[in-house]
Amino acid sequence: MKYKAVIFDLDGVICFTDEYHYLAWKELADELNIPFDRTINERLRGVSRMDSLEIILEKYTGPALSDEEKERLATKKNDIYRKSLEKMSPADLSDEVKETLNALRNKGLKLAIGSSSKNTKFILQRIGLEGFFDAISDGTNITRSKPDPEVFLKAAEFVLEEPKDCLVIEDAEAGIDAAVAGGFDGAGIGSAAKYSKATYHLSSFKDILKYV
Ligand code: B16
Ligand code: MG
Repeated sequence: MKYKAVIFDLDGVICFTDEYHYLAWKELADELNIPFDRTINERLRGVSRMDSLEIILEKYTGPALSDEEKERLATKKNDIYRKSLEKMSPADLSDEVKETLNALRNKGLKLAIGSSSKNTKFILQRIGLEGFFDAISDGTNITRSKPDPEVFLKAAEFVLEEPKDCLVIEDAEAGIDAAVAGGFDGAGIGSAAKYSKATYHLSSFKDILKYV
């Protein structure tokens, strides 16, 4: 086998919480009279909560905001977002993802999560994957956000494998950049499917089985 472990991004790869992120940021931006649309939203893919807020505030024209106010805004967005996550269930995990994960596991590969989200464990619990992965590296154990490779390097460390032996699956260009920076091969899916820096270009989740 070409790899010993597969590291999955969460939002946009295993499940689709991106629309919930968008709607929560949109509600906050509307309240602050900040222009925000799906084009700007694409820049938030894989980016941490506070870095996402800074991108949204690029178009903010109101009075200066202190760090405490920014924290309050980020928390407000997260509260709205969490309400949507509460509505998720195992039905939000597709058969294709479930079957592919099981097939990869049956091949003897270690499976890990590498996500920027601080809500990772809650999301995995909602979709019925609590306890499924061999390791979880997420927004709670990193200090630098993608495109920094920290989240994937930690995931590789947690499964006791070298980056060259791990394949990263990502829907964000920032995530593929992070994989490349850390010495990993990266498979792009969704928004990153055509990204030139990706080692593999996936048209569907089950395509992972062709490359491991
Ligand atoms: P949270 P991923 C990322 O998840 C999202 O793509 C990004 O939009 C979000 O800002 C980030 O998680 C942080 O999420 O606010 O829940 O900590 O794609 O890295 O799985
Ligand atoms: Mg993602």
